[in-house]
Amino acid sequence: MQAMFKSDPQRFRRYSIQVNDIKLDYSKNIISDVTLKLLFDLARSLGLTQAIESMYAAERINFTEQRAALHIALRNMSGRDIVFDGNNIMPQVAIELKNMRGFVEAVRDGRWLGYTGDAITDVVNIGIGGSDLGPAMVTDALRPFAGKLHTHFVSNVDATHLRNTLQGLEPRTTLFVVVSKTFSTQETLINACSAKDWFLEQGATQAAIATHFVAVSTQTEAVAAFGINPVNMFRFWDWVGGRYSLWSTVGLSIALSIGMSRFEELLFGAHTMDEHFRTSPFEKNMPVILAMIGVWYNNFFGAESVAILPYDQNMHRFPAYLQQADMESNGKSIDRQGHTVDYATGPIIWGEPGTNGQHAFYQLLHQGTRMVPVDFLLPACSLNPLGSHHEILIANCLAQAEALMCGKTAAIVTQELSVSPLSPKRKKTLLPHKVFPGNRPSNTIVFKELNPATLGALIALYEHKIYVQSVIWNINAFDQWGVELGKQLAKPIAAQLFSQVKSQHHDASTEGLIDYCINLRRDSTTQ
Ligand code: G6Q
Repeated sequence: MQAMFKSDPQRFRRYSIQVNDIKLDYSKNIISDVTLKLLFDLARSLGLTQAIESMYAAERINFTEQRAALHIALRNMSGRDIVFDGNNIMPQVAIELKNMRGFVEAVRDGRWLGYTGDAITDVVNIGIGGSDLGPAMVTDALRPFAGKLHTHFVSNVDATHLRNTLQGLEPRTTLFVVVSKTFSTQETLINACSAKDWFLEQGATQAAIATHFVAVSTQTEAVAAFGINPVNMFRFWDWVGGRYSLWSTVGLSIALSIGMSRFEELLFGAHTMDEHFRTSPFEKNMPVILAMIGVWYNNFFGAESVAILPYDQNMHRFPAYLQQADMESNGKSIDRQGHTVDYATGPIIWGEPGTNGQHAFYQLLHQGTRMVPVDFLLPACSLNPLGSHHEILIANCLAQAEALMCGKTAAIVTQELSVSPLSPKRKKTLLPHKVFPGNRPSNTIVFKELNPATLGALIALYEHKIYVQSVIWNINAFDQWGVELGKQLAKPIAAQLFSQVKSQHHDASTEGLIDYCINLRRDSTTQ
């Protein structure tokens, strides 16, 4: 890469692209014009143009579940119809947004009163996976835009999560938002039941549930059966995948936190990226460029993971959010024709906010044996300016990208050691340890500040990147049979734990562990 930078002073200009206020610098990659041309040719030959059209044309691209993947409709501000199954779905989307607005404004303005006549102060979102990660990540990322309401998220079935969250909350001023597309997810339902018990135990009446529990779901009957009045239910549809759902009423907790207008700015930001993705030629298409560079390392260099490193503390959940978006979408090994693939598909996604990671795992990025392509995300301006903090943050981010690319040669290390008082023998021993190979790739995504529109565009950028890669790998990005398996597996074991009855249905290890847990719990006073 260093040689390519030396021979081409225009490399940054040529290999960077801007969409609204988001700049992607992809010049620190092991690519040339030839590489890019071949990658775009590959995309063309694998039908990417058609695949993008199919998404916007509301085809059932999630063919294993016979569903369209229409998250783009939830933020479609183009005025164009999106026709699915013969119906324009845009009016339904508008109605739900309007319902959301009415409710959000009533709660935020203090007009939605709890059972004692007090306004709501705290919102507890109960959901898991796609019904938690998106809303939780965005709410955290946009904290500087939050109003007076305190938002909390409970996902884990470990009662500690619910208990810790409810500590210090008052039922009379707490609103529970139970989010579940299927309204059958065990963890969410048990958390919601326990939340209801807590609410009633503290003196609230059954009738009060109507004003303190609302639901977000596609399943009206299940919501009613749970005891939430369908009048207080916000709807979304089958054609919204869980991990792509924060743009729908699943984003209710986001809107309660930042207000409906800001929520619509989030949608608008995503919409601008959608339009860019739909209309730009591959060579100037940010999601396509990001995706194809990812394919380059995944399939031609054997890179197994991608590190997502936001230099923004409020984005601390962004890597976890992308972990689900990417790994649940492209963690597949059966192609669209039903065959086992003989190439690598979705990479492992991981990361932490900078600069924390620098004092932990960056060592491996710089000097480990593996290639780990990196995405740095960097706001140029801080929403929490304080002294020189932000300049130092920016400097660290840019320095890391530079160091990964340039490394440090033996010649430079020798020169540095030449002024040290160490013995020649010690210097010789140290030399190879202080050399950095460099040539390690990274993308740097810079934006002015992390506001709702920018965050919307960033999320949409990655959503489309993921879809493009799924097309290249010929897999379905929109199903999740692995999650479904998890939902089934625990049930018989939970039944065994309750009944304490032995069964012979499991392998010896699982059976042994079940017995061991039953025995430990028998001896314990706090089951
Ligand atoms: C997302 C997945 C999964 C899902 C959760 C919660 O794409 O399908 O993470 O969001 O399992 O499902 P419910 O919303 O149905 O409770």
